[in-house]
Amino acid sequence: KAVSIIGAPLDLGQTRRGVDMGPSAIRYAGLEERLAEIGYAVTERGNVAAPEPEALTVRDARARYLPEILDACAALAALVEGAVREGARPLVLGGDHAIALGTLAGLAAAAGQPGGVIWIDAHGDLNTPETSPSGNVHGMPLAAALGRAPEWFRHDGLALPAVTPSRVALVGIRSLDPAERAYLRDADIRVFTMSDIDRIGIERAVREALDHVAGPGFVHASLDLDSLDPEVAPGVGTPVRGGLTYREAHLACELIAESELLGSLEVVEANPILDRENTTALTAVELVASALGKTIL
Ligand code: DIR
Ligand code: MN
Ligand code: MN
Ligand code: MN
Repeated sequence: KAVSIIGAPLDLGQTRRGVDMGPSAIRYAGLEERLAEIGYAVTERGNVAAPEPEALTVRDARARYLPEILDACAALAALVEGAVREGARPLVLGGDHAIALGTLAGLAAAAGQPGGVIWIDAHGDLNTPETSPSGNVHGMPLAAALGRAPEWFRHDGLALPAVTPSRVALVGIRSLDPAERAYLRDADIRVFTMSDIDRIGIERAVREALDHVAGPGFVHASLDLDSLDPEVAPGVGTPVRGGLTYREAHLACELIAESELLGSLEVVEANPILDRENTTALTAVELVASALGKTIL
């Protein structure tokens, strides 16, 4: 069992500084030791380069810092592709969720075809530069990976589309913008809102989500820490009340591990500046361990 840790300290996809320190915070919380404990051979790939927003200028307010974000995503994609080719599972540490475009493009390049993704998030991340109310690219990576608005996300280092539209499941959703809602009405995407999870339980929701995303190419899990309730994970830039409990998130990750479908994992949006004593990063480490097969007995 081999895992490659790749940090992507990018904070250009949203407006709050601090998420660029996410990879350090998660490493500091003991990630490598936890994975070694459960029997993984861990390789540290370090971080991809990510510029500081203070040194840049915004060229288009509809998708702020998009050219720089695409460059960082292309660098990440190359590392992810390399890890897969070496037979290791990539574990990507964000950074804001914009980096998922790089992770997914790298997985698609390694597989030679698009794959499926379980997207655990308070948000849909299905905006395009034309529909985004914020201009924040971290609200767009799933749309971009699906090949929507291709003229905006075209880049030599990014294999797009990276995700098959019929193999996406959203879990933990409680904040959608009008255009995301409209897109989801017609798309073949399984959506498990928090209300659905209240009714059917996290176990059934995640089992059905995994069934929906299974298939050829690859299966990836993208974990936005704002899927958790802000009382559990306060260190995120866009908290939304009413999220997953600590136990629900763990069970979701345990079910992901049990399914043995997953080839890769990423955990994003940890912001130590907004956190309480690194509790969000520590929770991230625990969830990653569960998703990679840690059990109690
Ligand atoms: C919002 C927020 N839908 C946007 N998205 C976030 O800016 O597009 N995603 N916070 O994680
Ligand atoms: Mn930085
Ligand atoms: Mn997100
Ligand atoms: Mn989110």
